[in-house]
Amino acid sequence: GSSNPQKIIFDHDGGIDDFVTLLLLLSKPEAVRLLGVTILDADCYAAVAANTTLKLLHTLGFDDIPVAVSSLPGKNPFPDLWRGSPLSVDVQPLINNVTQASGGEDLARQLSLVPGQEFLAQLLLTQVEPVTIVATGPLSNVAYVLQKYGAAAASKIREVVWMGGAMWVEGNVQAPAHDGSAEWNAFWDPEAVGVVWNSSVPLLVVPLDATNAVPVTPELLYRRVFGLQSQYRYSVLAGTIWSRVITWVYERPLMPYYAWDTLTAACVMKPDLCPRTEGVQSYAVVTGPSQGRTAPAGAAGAAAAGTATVPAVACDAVNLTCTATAS
Ligand code: AGV
Ligand code: CA
Repeated sequence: GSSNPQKIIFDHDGGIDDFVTLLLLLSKPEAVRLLGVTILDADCYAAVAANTTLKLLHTLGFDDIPVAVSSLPGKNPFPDLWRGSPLSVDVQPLINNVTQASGGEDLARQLSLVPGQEFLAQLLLTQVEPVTIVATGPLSNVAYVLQKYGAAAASKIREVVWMGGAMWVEGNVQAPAHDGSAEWNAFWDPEAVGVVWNSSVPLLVVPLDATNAVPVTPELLYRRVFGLQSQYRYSVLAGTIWSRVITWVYERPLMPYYAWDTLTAACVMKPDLCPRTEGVQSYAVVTGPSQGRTAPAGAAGAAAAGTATVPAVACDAVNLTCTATAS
């Protein structure tokens, strides 16, 4: 209800859809109270991502939300081309107008001096009630917190809602010596997936199985949703950010850009979009040619790692509805 907004920590990695997701999480303050934002130096250049995050928060009047950048390294780096592309969001006049008026230095001072992984831990430990972590990049920060602070931190996490993994569908990693079964957020830090998978923390996975249903299309962008909502500030911002990837639909129809992370946050804000009925017995592969793979138990290779029961969400591309899927 409006008197009791859901407390959320947003752990992202600065991709184009990560920023639309930030907008979505800010768009209903009566339903979501954003406690803080942590940024991983994964599918972005963290310095740029921090800047863009601060500008967006400032533009929308959320200067009080703390932002911290993690220093954790990944095992398998994202392509530089992908990491650089969110700069096109950072330069948008819509988020720079207000920034210049108040001076860039004000924004820099809002960045936490504590590294993001430690900031996440401290933020959790000071909570009275458990909170939700929406994680839209690799799981490194969450794994760090669980490994270093154990039950003290775990007990403050109501649920980790993670965009990542590929349960029954192919992965999206194409890399030398990899078999293609992994999703990129899992591949960047496979060990972190193993840590979270085998922890006691409730985990809702929004894998490629679900996000394959939500390509970013011209219909979404300007013909339908955001075009018709152009008098609304959040819609203009969201449409502007999405417009950076719209050419993908024309240039690469077989490999478009998806609303990966945005669907993930939508599952938190609109739970009936993604009902969580049953869990899926599954395992995470941490090393070798399938590293980063998340798969239902019983699939080939399952012996290599322990299994855990995680709710995984799959979506129906025609009706745009999502359901929890159990094998
Ligand atoms: O695998 C999806 C994750 C999401 O968190 N990211 C992008 C989303 O933020 C990695 C990714 C996969 N394919 C990509 C990605 C692409 N073509 N460009 C940029 N990032
Ligand atoms: Ca992301």
